[in-house]
Amino acid sequence: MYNNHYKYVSEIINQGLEKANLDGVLIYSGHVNNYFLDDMPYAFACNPHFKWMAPITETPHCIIHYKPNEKAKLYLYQPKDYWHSLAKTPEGEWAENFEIISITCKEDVPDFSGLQNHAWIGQIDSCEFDNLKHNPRTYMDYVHWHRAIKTDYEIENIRQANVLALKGHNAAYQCFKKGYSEFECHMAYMLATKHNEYQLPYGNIVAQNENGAVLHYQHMQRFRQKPENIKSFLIDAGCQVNGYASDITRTHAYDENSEFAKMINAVDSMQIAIGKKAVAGTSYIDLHTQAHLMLSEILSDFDVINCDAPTAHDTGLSNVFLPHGLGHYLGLQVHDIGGHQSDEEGNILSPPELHPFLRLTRTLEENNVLTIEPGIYFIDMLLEKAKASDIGQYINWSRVADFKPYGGIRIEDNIVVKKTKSVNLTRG
Ligand SMILES: [Mn+2]
Repeated sequence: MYNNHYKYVSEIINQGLEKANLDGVLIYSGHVNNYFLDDMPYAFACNPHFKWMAPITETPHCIIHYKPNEKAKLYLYQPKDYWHSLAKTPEGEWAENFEIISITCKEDVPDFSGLQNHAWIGQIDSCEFDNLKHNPRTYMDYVHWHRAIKTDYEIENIRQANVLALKGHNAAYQCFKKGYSEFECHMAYMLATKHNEYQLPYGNIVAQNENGAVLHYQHMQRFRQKPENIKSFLIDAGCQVNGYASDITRTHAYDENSEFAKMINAVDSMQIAIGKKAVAGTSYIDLHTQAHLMLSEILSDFDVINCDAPTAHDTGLSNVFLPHGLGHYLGLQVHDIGGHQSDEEGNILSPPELHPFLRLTRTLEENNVLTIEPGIYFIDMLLEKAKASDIGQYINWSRVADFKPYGGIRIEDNIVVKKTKSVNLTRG
């Protein structure tokens, strides 16, 4: 699978080079900078262009030198120091596509100053060669556009990242049912997935009760709720396999017979239905709009709003309850790049005015991988604003008061777009 992937990657890079009138590229894995006044570094995150080619995800200071019709050279950073353990020299199928050259220090990096018509792809503060074009736009736009089409190898990695994350989700949910704290649920997730914090594709969101209404809730309460106060659990957490991410959200009610549990089921069914619509040729903006209409139906069925779905959408009322986009591309980055491009030249299709946070505006193509993550939240800040405006009249405030202690609902799966039907990697 990897070899076919490498073939696709090479073709895209070759065409990108041709478009940008370049003879070759140096792709840099990246490095870490230290905190201000400190000798401790930030966590390392590998350049996606680098790990797209080679599944080395935790080694800084590596460089791939790629030229069409030549075997690529991979300069692997293996410093001779006794502070850290060395990156292992890779073996196996994928490594055979590269000539692997060990570099132990800065002086080992070849002198690239004589290279003509080459680009440097990656962080530029470590590139000492003036002759290299830094991240040239034409090349980057071309690659980013085509990187949205995933190979079988990439889809398989994302599938495995789903399988692993679901183990964590299950472990965290079991803890929630026992009344454990947010922090304990988070730790159960980490243990089940065998991930370190720095290996997560993004910081876990582990929220109970009202905290579920904070979209990127970043704390994890250390205390356990009193049993009579436990209401809901929202967990948004993924994993990485070979540098590819999963991004999954589940919401649970503590009382399975509550109105909130019924609302979760309604959002769940709607989420599955909208996921099935992610087929080639569909505009993601349209899907987002359909999701707003379907969620507005649910809000109306549960008596939270008292107008019809088109009114809820057109007046911006549905944005009060769903203030984020339906989803985004997923792959080497949790929010994979290129979602706003309208073509390979890098023209931009901005999100509609009513939905500025939509990260994906493209028309879907076969083998795009994306998330579908509708939600309903009860967010004080937005509700107060709505109350003070015209749309406040459409909201049944007593129902809002009923649901507010539960925070919110988000259900998120990872979907592969196919010609006539989509494949759900999270529920497979
Ligand atoms: Mn997401």
